Amino acid sequence: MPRAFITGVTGQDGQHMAEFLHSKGYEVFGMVKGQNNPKEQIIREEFPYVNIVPGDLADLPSLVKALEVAQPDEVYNLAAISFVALSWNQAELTANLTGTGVLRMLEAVRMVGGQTDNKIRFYQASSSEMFGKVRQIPQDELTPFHPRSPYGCAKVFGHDITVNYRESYGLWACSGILFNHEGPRRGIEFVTRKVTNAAARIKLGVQDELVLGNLDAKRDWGYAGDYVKAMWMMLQQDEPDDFVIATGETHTIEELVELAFDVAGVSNWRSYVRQDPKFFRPAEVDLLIGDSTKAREKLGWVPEVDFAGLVRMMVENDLRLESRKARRDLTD
Ligand code: GDR
Repeated sequence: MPRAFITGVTGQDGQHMAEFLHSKGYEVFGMVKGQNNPKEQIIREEFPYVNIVPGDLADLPSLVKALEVAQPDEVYNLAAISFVALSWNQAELTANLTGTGVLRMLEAVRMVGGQTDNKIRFYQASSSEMFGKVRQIPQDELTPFHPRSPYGCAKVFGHDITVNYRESYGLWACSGILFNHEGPRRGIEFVTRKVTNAAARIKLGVQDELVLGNLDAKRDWGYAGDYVKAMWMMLQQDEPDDFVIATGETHTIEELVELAFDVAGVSNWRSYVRQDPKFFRPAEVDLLIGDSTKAREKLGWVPEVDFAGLVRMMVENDLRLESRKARRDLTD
């Protein structure tokens, strides 16, 4: 039975990854940080096959211990401060976890895997935020980076140090440059879920306004379930390499809102939406659109859910959750 170790198992991608690897017959280990972490309960209840291991990306000895327990064949480093907007407020913490945390993880892999005959395969979650103020349209593996946030800067370090450890020590390390990927498990702070949840709540009459920032930014949105499969496919290659994972389609936030309200059955979306400067970012990433030709050709990866399918899946999920909540409130 192959063994996999996931950092960030409590997040959207970690949950999808745990589910996917379990379905492939892996023994799954998931790192959970902190004392009394409320998200640990979700993993215990919904993913009972995950072996929970304590550890923190800020603490190298804890990573070494966690890997000694898990003895993994594959490591997926999905943990990070992942909310770009927060990274301006907590820039140092973001650098420490999203950036230097990758270095610690790589060191732990070297120490536990052994430096000469290291069999551990390592996946780093790199991000399209590294392209930032884009130098090329669409963006591929050779597009230069120009990050626009402390988060993007930290991800560039994580990406570069992964490549460097592969080149310096022959570590079996891949980096996946993933464009935005969403789904029903997305946190409410991210724009897709904020919009689909609001559309559902407005439809049900329990919310009357949606307050957003920049409606003009363009993103290449895919489905998280499709994207974790790409991560796994990267680690099944003969040689480690880096890949862009994207749909190749881009849409504005405005198009997202329009479609989500349409799916929810709410007409005249503009009358519900207000813009507030507090949701604008000090430096914005205006346009992301990825070219995943390399992944399609070398890995045989193709996204199965398109933008319209993704928005529908998320709105329908939110309608279900919110109507259940509304019914509960009525009976309380
Ligand atoms: P992003 O995702 O920063 O692209 O990073 P997010 O959904 O937060 O923002 C996308 C775009 O929407 C605009 N926007 C708003 N965003 C939020 N969160 N809330 C709002 O009210 C709002 N109004 C407009 C933003 O300005 C931005 O342009 C995501 C994260 O998952 C990263 O961790 C990951 O690396 C990248 O995707 C790929």
